[in-house]
Amino acid sequence: QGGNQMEQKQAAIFNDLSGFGRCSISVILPILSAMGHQGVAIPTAVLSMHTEFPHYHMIDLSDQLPAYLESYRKEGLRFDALCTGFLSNPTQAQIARSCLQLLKEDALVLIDPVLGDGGRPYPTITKEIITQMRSLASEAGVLLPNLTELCLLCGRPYPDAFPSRDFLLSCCEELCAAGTRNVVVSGLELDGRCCSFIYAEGKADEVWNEKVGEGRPGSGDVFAAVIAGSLLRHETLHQSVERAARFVEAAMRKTLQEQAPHAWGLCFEGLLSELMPTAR
Ligand code: PXL
Repeated sequence: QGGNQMEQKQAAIFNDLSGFGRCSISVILPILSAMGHQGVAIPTAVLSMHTEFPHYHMIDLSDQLPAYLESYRKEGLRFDALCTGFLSNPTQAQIARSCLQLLKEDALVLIDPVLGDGGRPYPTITKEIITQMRSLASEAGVLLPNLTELCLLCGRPYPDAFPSRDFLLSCCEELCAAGTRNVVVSGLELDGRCCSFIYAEGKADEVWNEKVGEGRPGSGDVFAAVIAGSLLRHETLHQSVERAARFVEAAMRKTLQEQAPHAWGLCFEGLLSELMPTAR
């Protein structure tokens, strides 16, 4: 497996392109490339830097997207995966849905419902975006919420302690009843460790790793990209989550060594060789 053309997958990346700060397309593209796949960028917005920087400049591309996607349709392109993330505008959920028509049968649909963190929605997130994200989430083969996003999608209060297994199960069951196939709840923290809660085919499973540093802008994008790359290499969801959690942990160690500021994201570049097909 690895280098030959038949094994190489094409993944459409429906996300923003932030120039500085290591998130979204800027991290997903190099990770997919390192893992042997071809990333196809569908930039929903172009930002000089992500929105945690106070002076970011954003060019919203919502109006351009229908014609952008139409050009792929005319070319007859069909992708093996669709990965979605940050939506800069509520109309983009509907546009993301229209990308499903560009997919091969049985393609991977990986949706990171970027809505908030630490119990609160991000400043750009409105009620309407949450409603639209709920509808997009129902199309997910794999949905990747953090605990805040899980609560926002299910309309539940954010738990003030480590969530119980019953709480997580009931949220995941609710999402799957609406159409979502598998859910990975990331970044649950307990006693210096991090848990990824996996809900797949009605069964719960967990991956634990050591918590290193604090979550940063883009760390969810790194996590999502590695999961996508691994699933496209036919690894199981459990293996993919394990690989992604290990990679984020290693990138966080490297970032702390480099003493990079929080908003600069994860210093993952020097570790890309660990993801290459030859490194397995
Ligand atoms: O997934 C992180 C992210 C993506 N895109 C934009 C962001 C952020 C986090 O701040 O601002 C534009």
